[in-house]
Amino acid sequence: MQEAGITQRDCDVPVIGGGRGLQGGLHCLTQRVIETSTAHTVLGGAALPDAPGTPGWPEQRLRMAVEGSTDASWREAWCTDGPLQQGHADGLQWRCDRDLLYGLIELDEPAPDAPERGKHLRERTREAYLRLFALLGERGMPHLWRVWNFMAGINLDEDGLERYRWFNLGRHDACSAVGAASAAQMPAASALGWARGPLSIAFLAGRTPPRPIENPRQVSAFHYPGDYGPRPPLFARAALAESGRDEWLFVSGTASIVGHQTVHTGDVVAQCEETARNVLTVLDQANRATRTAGHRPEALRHRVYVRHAADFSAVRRALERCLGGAGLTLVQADICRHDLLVEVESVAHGSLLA
Ligand code: 3EB
Repeated sequence: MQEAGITQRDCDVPVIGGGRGLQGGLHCLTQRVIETSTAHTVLGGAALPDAPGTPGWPEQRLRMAVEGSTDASWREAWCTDGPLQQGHADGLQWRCDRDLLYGLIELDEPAPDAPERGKHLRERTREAYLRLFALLGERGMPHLWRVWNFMAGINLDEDGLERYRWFNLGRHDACSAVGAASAAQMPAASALGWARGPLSIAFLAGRTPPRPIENPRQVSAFHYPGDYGPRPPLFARAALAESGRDEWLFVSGTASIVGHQTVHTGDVVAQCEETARNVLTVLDQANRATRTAGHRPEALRHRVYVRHAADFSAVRRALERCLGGAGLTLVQADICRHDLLVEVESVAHGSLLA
């Protein structure tokens, strides 16, 4: 396995003092409540391009246009009770406490006109995932909970294969190499495209394994037939994970797919409706496995990726109708199949039953 490239010095920095210790385990703050008083509890997070400042934690910037009614200073931060350790090396940045780790790997790619760019993307992806797994091994945090994958030109053809499919090859290479390609180990994930930017992979991992959830309306992604590329995407439709007294539900990027096929090609409203059915079906499945009293649809927060900015308002209207209006953040991104116009990812948490 490849070295994660983390120096001992990085690992030993005990960095950031303890947190409040009240809530116990993982919690998620959105921008207005992140202040200097809580910054030392942040493991990592994500932010829109106009969010102010550059925090010291690993933060995945979404290099994307934002819908007008979405709060452009939106930022989310995964927090814990600390004390935290942190490290960084060669495009990898991470923070962890005793039980959880948030990391971000950003790797540049060759120039757009360089030869064999597809093969390079496969190789960069493999390298990124091998470094991720090496880090998790070193930190004793072997279980991936949630992964956010972004890359430039996700639908472009290079060397005879779509770039998303090159990415899937590289992810599969690395996961098979470390024995992380079985159904039981699938994290929740999303994979999206931006116009330009590095290969960017953010991840949340834990000491305890999450419980993967599948969607009976859809073929599991890791069983997609060869029509969608030489190696399948490796992710679960959702993951349930426990931290302190809470259970977290991470619903993967979800789209207008039934079985393994895209449905409602060209009809963004119908794709929203089908996507909402899939999200609610995954929620149902999660509620069969939950150790809480149940996750309610209204409690989900959603990040919505819209292929065409012109569809923002139609997508917001359709999803507010089907999923409820609270907590919809809309951004423009390319979806990993050229015929998909929208993708929704969701998160919820609840108290574990005693
Ligand atoms: C799908 O259902 C849509 O490759 O990690 C959704 C979530 C999708 C994650 C990934 C891809 C990924 O196949 C695409």
